[in-house]
Order: sequence, then C-alpha cells, then structure tokens
Amino acid sequence: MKLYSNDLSPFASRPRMAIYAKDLPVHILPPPGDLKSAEYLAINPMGKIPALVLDDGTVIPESDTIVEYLADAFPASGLRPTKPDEIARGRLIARVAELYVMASGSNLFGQMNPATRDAAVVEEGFTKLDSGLAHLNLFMTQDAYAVGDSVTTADCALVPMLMFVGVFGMVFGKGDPMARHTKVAAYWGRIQKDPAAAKVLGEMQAALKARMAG
Ligand SMILES: N[C@@H](CCC(=O)N[C@@H](CS)C(=O)NCC(=O)O)C(=O)O
Repeated sequence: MKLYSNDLSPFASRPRMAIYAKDLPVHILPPPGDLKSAEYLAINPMGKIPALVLDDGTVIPESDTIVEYLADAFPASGLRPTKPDEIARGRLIARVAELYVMASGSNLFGQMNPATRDAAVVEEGFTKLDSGLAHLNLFMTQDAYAVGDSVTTADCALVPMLMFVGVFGMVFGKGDPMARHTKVAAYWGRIQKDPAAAKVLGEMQAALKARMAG
C-alpha cells in the first residue's frame, strides 16, 4: 500500500498521523512531479493529495475516506473506537473540524501574503474560525485523546487542522484562536505530547518554514 503525500498538506498529514500512530504498513512517498502532471493524474485523476494506492492498484483519494479505510483495513489498530456513542463522537469531531474549522481556514490560506491581503476577508475568516472552534468545543471532553485513551480517526483529523489554526493566529497577529475554547485548547496542549502527533507536526512545521523562506 502506498500513500502519495507531502509534509505540509493538512489533508495529507491526516493519514500520515494514522500511519505513524498505528505503525501501519503503508509506504509514504511524494507525488511524481506536479499534482497536475500527466504522471500524477494517471495515478489520481483528481490531481490532489493525499491518495492511497492499494496493492491491487485501487486508488482511494480524500483524506477522510483514506483514514476510514485504514480503520477498516486494520481493525486491530484501534483507529476507530468500538462503542457506538464513541464512534459517533469521533465522526462528529472530524466532521465539525472539517466543515466549520478547516473551511474558514481555506479562506485565510489565500490571505497569507500581506501585500495582497484583504482585511475584510481576514476578519470574516476569523469570525467563522471562532464559530467553528465553538462548535468543535461542544464535542471535546477531558479524555486523554479526542475520544478515549489512544489515537483514533478523530485525532488524525484534528492534529493537522489545529496546527494551521495556530499558524493563522501567528501570521495574522490574532494571538491563539483556540484560547477561549477551553476544551479545544486543553486538548491541543495534550495531543502535542503524543509521539505520532509530534512527528506529523514536526514535518508540517519544517515544510512550512521552508515554504515561508523560499
Ligand atoms: N478534500 C480533500 C482535499 C485535498 C486537497 O485539496 N489537497 C491539496 C493539498 S493541501 C491539493 O491537492 N491541492 C491541489 C488542488 O486542489 O489542485 C481531502 O480531504 O483530501
């Protein structure tokens, strides 16, 4: 099994978190050239990363679907909790983070360059981000991980997304957007100590530094 990934992409970081946390037998590699190159489009016609390629050649795109596939393919990994209410809470966390936290982040991505920044778009982005974090806060608990006491699909969604929330706060001089969402903030403090999360975050931060420098 192969995962086409790059270190900076929050979407590609989601399955990498699952692979590292559960030591899954998946070979991680960069796409061969540009995402829109003929070579990569022959692998994933959507021209996006991540893409998981199974040993029989089946291609699975979309980070959420890839992590769900890994949970199904490796049931002993514990990537998915076992109790229905915990499964539902894990799914809610991943969905709310994607729909309401990451979606507002997508607008902020385009505003990183101060020379072309539109202050109104930034303000709207942060208003939506704050509302998304408030929604997410509803489903967080004092559990050691997002759900329970080990990494699940919910942590795989949260770690890369929250990393970018922190980056947005710094880049736009807004402080820590998570601070007033106390359960999210406490989770963020805890999860960074997990070895798999630390590995993914280290890769993302190094790639971001290189991108900003060049
Ligand atoms: N919904 C997709 C989003 C994937 C995505 O947009 N990845 C970016 C990299 S961060 C990409 O491939 N962008 C190239 C493009 O959209 O053309 C997922 O969850 O995997």
